Amino acid sequence: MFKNDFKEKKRLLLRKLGSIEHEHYVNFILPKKPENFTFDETVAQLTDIFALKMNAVYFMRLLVFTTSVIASKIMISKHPSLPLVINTWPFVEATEKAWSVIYHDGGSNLDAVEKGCSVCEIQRLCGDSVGYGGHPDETGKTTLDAMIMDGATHQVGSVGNLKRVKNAISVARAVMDYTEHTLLVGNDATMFAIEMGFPIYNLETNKTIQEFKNWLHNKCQPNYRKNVVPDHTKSCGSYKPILQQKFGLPSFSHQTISKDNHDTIGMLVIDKNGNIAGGTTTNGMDHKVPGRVGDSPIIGSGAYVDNDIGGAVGTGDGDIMMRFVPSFHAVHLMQNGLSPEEAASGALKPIIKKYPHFSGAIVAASISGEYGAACHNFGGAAQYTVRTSSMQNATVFSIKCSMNNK
Ligand code: SD4
Repeated sequence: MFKNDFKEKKRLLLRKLGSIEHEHYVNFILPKKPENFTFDETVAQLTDIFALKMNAVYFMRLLVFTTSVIASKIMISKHPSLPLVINTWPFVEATEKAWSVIYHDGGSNLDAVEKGCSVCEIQRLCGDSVGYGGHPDETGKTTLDAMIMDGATHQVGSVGNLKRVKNAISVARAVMDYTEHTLLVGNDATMFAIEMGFPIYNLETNKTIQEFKNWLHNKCQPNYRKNVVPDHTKSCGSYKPILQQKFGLPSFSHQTISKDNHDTIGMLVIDKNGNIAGGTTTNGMDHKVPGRVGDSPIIGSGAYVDNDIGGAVGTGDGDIMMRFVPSFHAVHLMQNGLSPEEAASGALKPIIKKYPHFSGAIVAASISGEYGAACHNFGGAAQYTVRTSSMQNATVFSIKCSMNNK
């Protein structure tokens, strides 16, 4: 914990110090005593001198000095902003639940992720994209994807295309806790859930059934088929492949993420000792092809955490995003010294290059509690929610998304 915090702060300073080479500023800063500085002030002052120059001897002295400032700061407060709960979208109830588990109830970071995400699944407080009663597939059934990951042990439990069980993230936790496997899918995942004592329900509500009827009435539009007969843009199936067709470049134009279609929860929780856990839960895409599993239960795509670095979670067009394992990518970029916001943005770049029309966001946090996010499309904006020990309540942050037409 101490080591991680120290390493992270040192990394931050080194990043900011990168091009400092100026004697004048060093002379200005050195006479002051370490105890007169706070970490933030030091960083702010160092940031001001990016453009200045100094020789190598002074650079080393400055490094020793700033290191002592960090050390004195750490002795006062090891993790000033931990614990941390951060999740996609303005799902304040989920954030608060996770916070109360980790901060008030003495639960673990995994308990906090599980119980926080369960608020969306069971109480249905996070819109139609999470849990039962939303987004029927082509046959009118709602199915669930979820995962949970432990940054200390690298253990993961995951379920895809889970049917007739509401508690998807808890079943994912059971996969982690009671099997040597990582991912279970479909009816067999349901059988496992029953064996573990989870109750069985219909996941469809009157609203789901009505939505499905409307879709059928609208000739099954929109849908996720391509290169089939009859023409999927005009008719329902069953479909057959078009043979001997020369397929062009990858496309993603049929059905894009809309306001009602984009609210998967991805959550990261870091406890006060610097242990991170992450999780996701979703019912995936509206009118998906039966059997479809999205990015949310796929390790490195929907979420990825590592106690030595931090974590990231994703939301958006999962069929596209999972091809780039963006959560893993963001964590890897943080390991290389990027801030969480820079890492989130960096992980979206290769996706944007190949699929400029996709919508997606990555939310990331370093192990010391620095956090940030980046998004693409989503109509220009996305939100994420945070709670730390320095906040009175969960706080929603809005971010501007890059757009394919700008
Ligand atoms: C999926 N990524 O199943 C999910 C959907 C989503 O915000 O995130 N919506 O593709």
